[in-house]
Amino acid sequence: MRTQVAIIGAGPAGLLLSHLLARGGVSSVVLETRSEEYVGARIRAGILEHSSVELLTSVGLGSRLRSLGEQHRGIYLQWPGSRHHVDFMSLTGRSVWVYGQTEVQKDLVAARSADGQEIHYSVSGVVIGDDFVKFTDSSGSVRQLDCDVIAGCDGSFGPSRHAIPSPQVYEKVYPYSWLGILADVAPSTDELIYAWHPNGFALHSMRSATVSRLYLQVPAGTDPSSWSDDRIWDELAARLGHGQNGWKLTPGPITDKSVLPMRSHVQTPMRHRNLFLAGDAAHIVPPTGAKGLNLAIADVALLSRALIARIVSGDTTLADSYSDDALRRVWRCTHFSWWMTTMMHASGDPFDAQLQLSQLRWVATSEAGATGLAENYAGLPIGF
Ligand code: FAS
Ligand code: PHB
Repeated sequence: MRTQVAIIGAGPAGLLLSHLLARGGVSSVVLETRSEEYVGARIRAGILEHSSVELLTSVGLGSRLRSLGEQHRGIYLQWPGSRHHVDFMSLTGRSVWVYGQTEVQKDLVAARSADGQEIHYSVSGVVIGDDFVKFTDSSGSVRQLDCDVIAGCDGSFGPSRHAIPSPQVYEKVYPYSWLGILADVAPSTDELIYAWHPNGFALHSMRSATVSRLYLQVPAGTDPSSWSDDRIWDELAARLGHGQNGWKLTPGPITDKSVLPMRSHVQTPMRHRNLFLAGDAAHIVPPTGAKGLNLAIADVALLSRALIARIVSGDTTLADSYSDDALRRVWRCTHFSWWMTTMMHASGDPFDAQLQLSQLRWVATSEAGATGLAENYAGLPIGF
């Protein structure tokens, strides 16, 4: 087999890269270890920042997004007795969209099949060479894919990060996780509510007018089955301010329950010779800043331009600066995700609690503070 770019991983990073390369006249083959159904069914991110929506729209992936998705002006910050709206649009002119990663994945899969793109699902035994990838395909045949470039888009558990020799690894593990639920009930809020509470953080998000997505801070290692539905709704109501100023949280049937560990992880460099990393393969952020999926999109926007220039016109300038260019945004989003996480999550330390409440009061009431949050949450221009 031969292609110009071998892409490992058919998540949003891998499929979007394949789409962008095809638009630039560069061929690629995507190798995915899971089945198409499994990848498509994973419940993950829910928020697209301004630049992500602009990029997806500009490459023909915006129509379902703009008809099924919901544009949000901002978010609410909540703590006992207070709730403040941070209006990104009035502060920065940029908004965010609620559009689940599962929907982004559907749009990308549809675009790839429309392009006749080659994707091999259910592969195994991927081995990364300098200008080839070996793998076993779904029929059990051992294959070799010769290529000019390898894009490691294989997420936090894939092999490509380990193919970078002597990397610098930065890691911070948080002492708590998120218990996330999907519920067949209309959201009780028009925009997301990020709530600080002495019992722990809570987030009210959504997927549509009839499906809510909510999260609770729980101790790291929590077993989701140890939380009954009633206990989840009671704790969400307490932390989100049910009854405060007449606001009510409406419960409903829970259709999915899972626990997501929280960590920050960055591996540098994001490139070694012909291997380029993008998305979770290179970095992980705690979901508090809604950056994971958006960072993957931003990496791929830069990487596609770099590879098209290198392969089509032999200009290696962008490829040579890709790692440094991508890491500027990676560290900005890593800092913001850490900042949101440490501001919103209860540590049990009363001193921390006072600092967090003071920071929340400042961010909610100072234009400078609110603009800082808005600029980072709605997202900086790609390539900043
Ligand atoms: P992905 O992990 O999406 O895709 C990598 C792909 O590579 C996978 O399909 C995997 O099967 C494949 N792969 C792995 N090893 C391979 C191999 N050896 N050979 C071939 N293929 C291989 N972000 C948010 O912003 N908000 C959230 O609420 C949120 N929730 C999350 C919940 C969970 C459980 C997880 C794991 C992540 C969550 N994220 C969230 C982050 C998530 O959205 C990622 O940022 C996003 O999926 C990144 O996309 P990719 O880089 O494509 O990685
Ligand atoms: C989600 O809707 O899944 C979501 C929204 C905002 C976050 C994290 C997750 O910060």
